[in-house]
Amino acid sequence: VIVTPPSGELILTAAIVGAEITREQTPWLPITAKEIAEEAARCRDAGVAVIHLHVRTPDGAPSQDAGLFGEAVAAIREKTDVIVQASTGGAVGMSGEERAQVLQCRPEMATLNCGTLNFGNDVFQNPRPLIRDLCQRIHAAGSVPELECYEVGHVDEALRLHAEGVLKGPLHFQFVLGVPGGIGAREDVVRFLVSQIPPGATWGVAAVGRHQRPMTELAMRLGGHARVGLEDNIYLEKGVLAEGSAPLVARAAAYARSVGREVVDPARARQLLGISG
Ligand code: KMH
Ligand code: ZN
Repeated sequence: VIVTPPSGELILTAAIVGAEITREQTPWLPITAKEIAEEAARCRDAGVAVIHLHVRTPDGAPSQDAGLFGEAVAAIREKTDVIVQASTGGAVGMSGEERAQVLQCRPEMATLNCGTLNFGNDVFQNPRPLIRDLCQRIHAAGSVPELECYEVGHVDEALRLHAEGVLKGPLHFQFVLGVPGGIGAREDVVRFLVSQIPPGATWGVAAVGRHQRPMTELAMRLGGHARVGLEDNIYLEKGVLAEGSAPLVARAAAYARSVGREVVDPARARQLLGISG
């Protein structure tokens, strides 16, 4: 069953920095505020409405420092009107306090990671009290949460948070597929996850590595939103590095239009996501 929403509108997100990818893996990774802003603007031109943002110290190490994050957001704001979605996931091993620092910048959106999982050979810690604490802080910062689910049980946890009244709607899920240690990137998985969320909730897919293209294209056919970018995948084709996230966005946008989806601008995405700005 193809579940295209009445409008067929599609929000594209680019995850342009991440916490794990290094300059040794790809020279196209933006690190400074200027590089990040230029990449955000290129992605906007290619079709994104949302930039999922991590920042780095000058030597490339992942950081959640509010000063560095604020600098990147200010540089982005000078160039483009994208929605900035702050990562409160940070990097594995960071404390909750460290991860929450970016909320001092009151980003329009912020991720809420809905459970602990093995993350490659590390453990990405999201104990239930931390999820609740971050959720409250996200709302207090005036940010709209995006619910990052890497496992089926993470969807249940998000729904529980909503039932408890800690998480306020509208609910926007991101199904993150293919993390080694998390749920696989397969069509049956996407269909099942979508079947678990309430009517009116919105959803998107972010898939890792070689799964990025087929899974985001599947999401577009099924009526979901999609995230691409170097955080999740550095290759345009097997063995061919993407020259930044923008080429991945351009290809995703072209595919979206080819299946009848309308790629929306940030102003429309704000309305669809319940961002008041
Ligand atoms: N870097 C990952 C451990 C998020 O941005 O909210 C977590 C992550 C999730 O990237
Ligand atoms: Zn992230």
